Amino acid sequence: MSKHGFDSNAVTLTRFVLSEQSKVPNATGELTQLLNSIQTAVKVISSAVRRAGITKLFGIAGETNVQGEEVKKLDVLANDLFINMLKSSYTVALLISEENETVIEVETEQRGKYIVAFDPLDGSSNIDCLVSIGSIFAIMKKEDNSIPNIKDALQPGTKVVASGYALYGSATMMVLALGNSVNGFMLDPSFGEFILTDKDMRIPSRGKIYAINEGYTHEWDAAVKEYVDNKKDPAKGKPYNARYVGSMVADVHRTIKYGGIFIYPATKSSPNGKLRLLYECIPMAHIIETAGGLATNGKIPILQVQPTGLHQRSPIFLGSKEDVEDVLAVIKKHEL
Ligand code: P6P
Repeated sequence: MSKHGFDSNAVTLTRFVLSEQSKVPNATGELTQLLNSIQTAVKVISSAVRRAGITKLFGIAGETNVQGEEVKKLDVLANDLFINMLKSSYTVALLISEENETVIEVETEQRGKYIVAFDPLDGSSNIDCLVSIGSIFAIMKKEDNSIPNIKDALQPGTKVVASGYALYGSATMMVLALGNSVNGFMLDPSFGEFILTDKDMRIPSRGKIYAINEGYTHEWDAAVKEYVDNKKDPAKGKPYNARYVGSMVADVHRTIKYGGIFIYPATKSSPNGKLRLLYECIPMAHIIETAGGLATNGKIPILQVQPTGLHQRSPIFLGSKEDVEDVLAVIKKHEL
């Protein structure tokens, strides 16, 4: 860093993606264009999130989304930004959003070869109290030249080309799983660029933190209950710390940085869990596994689940390899 505080050779997200593109023979540059359009949406959302209290963007927009949840104004803005920036990138054939009941079609003349599933503003119930929120996305390829339709959206996570999230926290950060690595880029608000700060992120093989909403303890199955009790029992080893933000991007980012496990299990009231497979579980599983961790629904790897519905839910156990293996061993024991 030179004396004026600026690195004249800083690796921006744009430069990084271009350098990754240069490694791919016959790359068309479409993925670079697509990621740059997401970057633009995230920059505007970041600015809106930080000014929401002033511009009265807080509070309920008075609408409800396909999940039947009250939609806050920032949700609507974030969704519109993702849709408009992605469509105008001329790289996508179809979009899937947490906010839209059906697939979002792209006009023929604007179509490209990618499919993007996204949650434009995840954790939005935390907006009004300034707790971190995030955007999540997964990018797949359209497999054939047919008219884009819901089949293109229902691809397993093994087909994901790239995935990422933006965390609107004490700083705004984009984390991108592309190629065989996960890299983190911090937004420098002084000139509006994402700068590579966390190169080749790897999740520790074991952590000391578990994250689960213990308010649902009475609704868990016996295996989850036993696993969580073990994490708190000094007789079973040094107890773990409990951390739970209630905003998936914040909980997953901490899990990558510090290690440990994040769990949103099936409960009596949500027998398939709460989190959505296409635009929460699959992108986060792709990121975690690219960073050396594991992500499972308790039976099979998340990335191997064959989606059957745009908004289907899935239980998820993700994080450090050894921590996820521990919970799988307890689940297996209860199945015998
Ligand atoms: P609960 C936020 O509403 C969200 O979709 C995720 O970001 C978060 O992990 C989860 O739900 C929190 O759910 O039931 O613990 O409030």
